[in-house]
Amino acid sequence: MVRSALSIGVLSATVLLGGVALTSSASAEPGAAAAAPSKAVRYPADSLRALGDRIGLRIGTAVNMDELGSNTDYTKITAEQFSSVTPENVMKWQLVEPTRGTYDWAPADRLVAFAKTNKQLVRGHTLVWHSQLPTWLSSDGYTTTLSNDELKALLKKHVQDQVKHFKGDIWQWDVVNEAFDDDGKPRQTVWYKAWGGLGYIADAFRWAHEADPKALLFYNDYNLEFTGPKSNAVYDFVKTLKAQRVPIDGVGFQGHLDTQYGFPDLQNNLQRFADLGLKVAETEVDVRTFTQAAPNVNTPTDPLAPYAQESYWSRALKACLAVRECISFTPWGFGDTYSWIPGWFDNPQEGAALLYDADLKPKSQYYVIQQDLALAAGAPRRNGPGAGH
Ligand code: 9MR
Repeated sequence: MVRSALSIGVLSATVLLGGVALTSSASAEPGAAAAAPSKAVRYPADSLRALGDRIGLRIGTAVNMDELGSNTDYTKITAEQFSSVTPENVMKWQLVEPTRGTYDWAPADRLVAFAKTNKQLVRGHTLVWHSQLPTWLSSDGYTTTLSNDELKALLKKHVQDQVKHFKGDIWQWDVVNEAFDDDGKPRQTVWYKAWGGLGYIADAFRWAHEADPKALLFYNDYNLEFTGPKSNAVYDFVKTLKAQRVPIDGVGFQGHLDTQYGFPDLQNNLQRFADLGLKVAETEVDVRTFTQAAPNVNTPTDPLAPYAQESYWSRALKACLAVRECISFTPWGFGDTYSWIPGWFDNPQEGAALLYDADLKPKSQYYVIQQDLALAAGAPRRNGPGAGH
């Protein structure tokens, strides 16, 4: 197991940067224009974000707003290790408009303010989805008592109002999330039914673009990493969107990986989408494995499992590094305690999917990613006798 990246290059864990590397690159990007805090941001030279800076790759994390600000360690790691943040839940429709006609932007506004202070870019997540809808709209995403006309007007208003509210503050928007099933067929959501097809997707991208022309607009989904019916269907679909000049800028590969399955054909899939003239990003990476029953849901049953997890993390990052159009690499949170995995995959139990353990201490997976980034940023040249000959 690789324990440290400190032997690489001249990096030292104790050296702090004055935010120099970030200032110029961040201010040139959409979503960063308003982010000009006077105080220099300081983070360790061997942090994931500092290493990512050196090659223009944003390293992000999903953020749990119940912890940010109140949990000191959590808040410090969020600021020091990551150059982009994604609200794990607080920009979802269920949370921004729990009561019809009354918006609550407060928790999301707090994250945007945090990001500005810490010179981070924000991935907005997510405008159009079938899950986590307010109950007044739909309790399951597939059925509703509202009419098609009402649904169409509601979606338009939702997209316009939300994108306008955050105008200038969002780097990448996940405009549409998870619109296809694993068999490659369009998911039969309330949106699909109201439009009688996938037309809602082009509409949503156009509304979002009108509301904030500088934000990068993404389609985001899981299992695109694997070549198969779903990845192929989404590929064909975004190709038609491009042909119709729909303002789509990128495709997000969620990257929820599991060591019980083979590692996906991720680099080739990232590349073929990029070859359509799109940016790509890994947006929700985690690597789960079988774990013990509660309360030890983040202890792998197989003591060798962390080696497989290290390999998956490393290959997921390297797939992004190898594709020039891959602009951000975002784990779905960083502390195993806050991960969605143990609560979702509990029969059999899975967990231990993130880079930090339940005590917010970096795991071996963290050090592997750190070392990969350090190498990508530049291995030192050998100067000894015979070097270069
Ligand atoms: O991590 C999120 C979790 O806290 C929520 O309960 C869950 C609700 O569906 O959504 C989780 O995040 C999802 C993301 O928004 C979209 N892709 C799948 C993620 C994991 O379910």
